Amino acid sequence: MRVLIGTRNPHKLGEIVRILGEIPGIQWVTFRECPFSEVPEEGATLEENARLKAIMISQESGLPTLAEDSGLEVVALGGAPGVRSARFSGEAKDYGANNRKLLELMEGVRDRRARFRTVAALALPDGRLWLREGVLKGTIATEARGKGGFGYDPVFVPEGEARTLAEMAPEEKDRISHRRRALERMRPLLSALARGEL
Ligand code: ITT
Repeated sequence: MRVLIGTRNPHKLGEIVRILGEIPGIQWVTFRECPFSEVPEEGATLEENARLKAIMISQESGLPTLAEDSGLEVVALGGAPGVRSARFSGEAKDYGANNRKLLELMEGVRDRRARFRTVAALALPDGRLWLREGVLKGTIATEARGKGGFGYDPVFVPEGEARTLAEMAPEEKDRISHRRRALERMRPLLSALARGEL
């Protein structure tokens, strides 16, 4: 069965494919083989945006679609940037500018607790939908460190670690990430879909 991975972000796509790997009976399709329109992220929550992306891309493509919305939630900023993570410093979705803005806002702030949250959504062309969540707790570093990963990885230190996510090897990030946790909760549904049991 063909299942479309509904993201246009190449970093996310790479992580999703690495994390899920082969699932018997499923053939992954990406935006390269099956281009789809950008979905306006107008929801007020990660849940709403994940849902919108999966449903709209599934309707447009006619394929079962796995999409996700992710964000960084900082306690001292009341949960910001949250659902606005990609566009925190403007429409350009500039990772460097987002990180600089975050570090500026956090200058001198002692409570540096934060979490990454992913909401994964699986939608079928008949309109059925499932959501699964994954969280990674940590703190905001005092400066950007590391070249791996993407987005806010250089400024996020997972709980129990000294390094930022961007200082870890890709497999190390994948083992603990919010995306990993959400997708592992989605895996049984994908297997059931492949067996024709959904
Ligand atoms: P799609 O909607 O096409 O999936 P996007 O980049 O617009 O791609 P989001 O709306 O989910 O995706 O944006 C989430 C932003 O949060 C993303 O641009 C990054 O800045 C950040 N982000 C998400 N996952 C991350 C991760 O694993 N590590 C670091 N930053 C991440």
